[in-house]
Amino acid sequence: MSSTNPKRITITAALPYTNGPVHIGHLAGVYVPADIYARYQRMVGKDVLFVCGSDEHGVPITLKAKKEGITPQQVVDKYHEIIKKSFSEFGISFDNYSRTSAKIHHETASEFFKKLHEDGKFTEQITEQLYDEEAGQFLADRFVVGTCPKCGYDESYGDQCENCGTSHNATDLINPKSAISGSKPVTKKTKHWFLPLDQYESWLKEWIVKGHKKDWKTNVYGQCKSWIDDGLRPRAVTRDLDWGIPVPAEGGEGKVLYVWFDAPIGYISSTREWAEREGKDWEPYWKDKDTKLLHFIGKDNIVFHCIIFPSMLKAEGSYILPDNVPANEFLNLEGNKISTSKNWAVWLHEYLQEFPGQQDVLRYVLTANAPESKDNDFTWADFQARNNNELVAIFGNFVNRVVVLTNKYYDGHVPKRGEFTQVDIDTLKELKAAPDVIASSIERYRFREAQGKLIDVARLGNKYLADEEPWKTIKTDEERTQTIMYVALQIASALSVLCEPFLPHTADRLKGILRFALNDTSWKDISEKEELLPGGHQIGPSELLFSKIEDEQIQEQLDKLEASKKANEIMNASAEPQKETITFEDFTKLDMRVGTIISAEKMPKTKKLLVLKVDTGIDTRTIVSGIAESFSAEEVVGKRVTVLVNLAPRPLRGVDSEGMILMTETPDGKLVFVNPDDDVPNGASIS
Ligand code: B3M
Ligand code: ZN
Repeated sequence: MSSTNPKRITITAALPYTNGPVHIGHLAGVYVPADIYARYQRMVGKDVLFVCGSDEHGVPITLKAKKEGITPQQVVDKYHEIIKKSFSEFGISFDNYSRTSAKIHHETASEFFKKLHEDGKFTEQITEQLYDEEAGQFLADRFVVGTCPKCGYDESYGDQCENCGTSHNATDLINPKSAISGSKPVTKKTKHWFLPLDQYESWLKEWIVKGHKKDWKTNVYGQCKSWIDDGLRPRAVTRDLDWGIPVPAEGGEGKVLYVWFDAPIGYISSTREWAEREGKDWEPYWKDKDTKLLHFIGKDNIVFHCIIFPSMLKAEGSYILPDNVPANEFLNLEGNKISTSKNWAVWLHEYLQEFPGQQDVLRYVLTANAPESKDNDFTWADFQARNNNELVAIFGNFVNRVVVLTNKYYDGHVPKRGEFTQVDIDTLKELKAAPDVIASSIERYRFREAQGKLIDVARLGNKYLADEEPWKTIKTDEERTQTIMYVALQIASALSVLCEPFLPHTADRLKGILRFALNDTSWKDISEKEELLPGGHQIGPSELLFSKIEDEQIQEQLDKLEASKKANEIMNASAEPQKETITFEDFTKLDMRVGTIISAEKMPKTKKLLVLKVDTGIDTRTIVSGIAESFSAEEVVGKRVTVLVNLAPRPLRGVDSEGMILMTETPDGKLVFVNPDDDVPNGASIS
């Protein structure tokens, strides 16, 4: 384990489940920080391998397939493509993006299982498992929900509680219920292979609690310690399911590997796939002691990456263990938990379409607001403000001024500098210190702090220009102006390098504008090189790096969320209980007809009442209706309606109302007409 100066770094990012596309919560929690880290380490010359892939097994996929009436393979094919494409457009710089349905993964995971099996690392047990008699299948993992035995949350899954993060066995749930049929499961005997985590408890204690893991984030370390202190129990690594990797052992027919057994091995398979393609050896990236292994994940995955997978690696014997597991907390959206099923999310593939060319704005906002030590909230107002006030007003503005003035004063040539003043010397000194300042935050997984220091460099540039005022000195002091612009150009070019881990698309564009050859300058050169852009160097014309985001664009996004909320309310609205039973005779007493509203006016001095004239097909009559809070008089004229015509007339504010218009209500309380198909004539009776 070499955390200080390893020979190579293997970075893994949690494999997204392919039961839906990727959203901003995934990005902020896992992929953006992992990408910043990987890009930075490459820029300082480290041998980096950054792997990921689609997690295509497990119950969430099967559930999605059942819901959509398609096969699990169709589900994973669809989302794998969407996810892979959106990651690449977004600029997540994986060296390899694989998938767990790939042949190489099936082989790798099977071999891993077989090795542990042959070495006697599993225990085999016939146990009682939950079984859904209606659906005729065992209920593993997310096929069952019930009350968490640890925290009492009543929607815990069979394998894990999303509320307290504990991982448990499905049979531990209190009041379990099948997620397939809703029925109460019975138990049925079946054989499974278990990883006896209890046997790894003291080793884990040594490694995490007593070991050097105190430099792990407090949330990660704290969770691990509490699980270990609670005592660990054997965990089944196989399941009675038909979607997954078949159990490669005698008696394994009809059973598959538990998704959380095969998924982390997916990191290894992805490495092997990469190595085969690149003609490299995969093993040092997983087995050499001089490799630093890092898992970037969200907090709900901590137990699997800090307890279970390390125990698997330890049991296998030839692997290294993670040096760190920098897990993030959750990102909420506009005050509510992000939810795939409720469509309460900002989906990456949609963002890329709706904000073309603005990948870096989202990257920036997600890092500025990253849930590093506590849950955080993404709001569209904050997105707009950070773009307009920080990217446009600070970063973009500085670069633009430098490029515009260089073109204006010197036809785009970097001027030769004269004597430096103390301000120049101090400014350049601060600039040269920036790479180390930013690096120190990145090395400690504090990405929002690191990005803040990057923006400080742009601030430094803005302040320098504002104080030195080249637009004034140009009239009085040619040489001084040249020196100012020379210094400002050094800052702009340093920015193009320093922003790359955070804003890779911007880095490319800025290097293009400055005609700064790509990869010409590494991270360290900013501190070490005398100058980045020499006098005489020709830069290109100015081009805006960022543009203002207008209120309308933000409103569109808010409207979209509002529509999801409405759709959910409609889906989840609970119906009123049924009224007392009536006889058929009772029903036939009601005379309901199709009609048309032919005129309407507001009843004076009331809020709710409209006086309507309705053509009922029998006659034209007056009906007073309490709908004025939902409709204006003008908009109801011409509406087709259903009328209860034989309701005894009753006076309302002095007007006789001769019937009733049938209405219903949306979940947010708006009244709507129960209106018949247009083809039906007035007077048609309803029965
Ligand atoms: N697919 C869980 C998740 O997306 C899971 C991560 C696997 S990492 C090996 O939250
Ligand atoms: Zn719980």
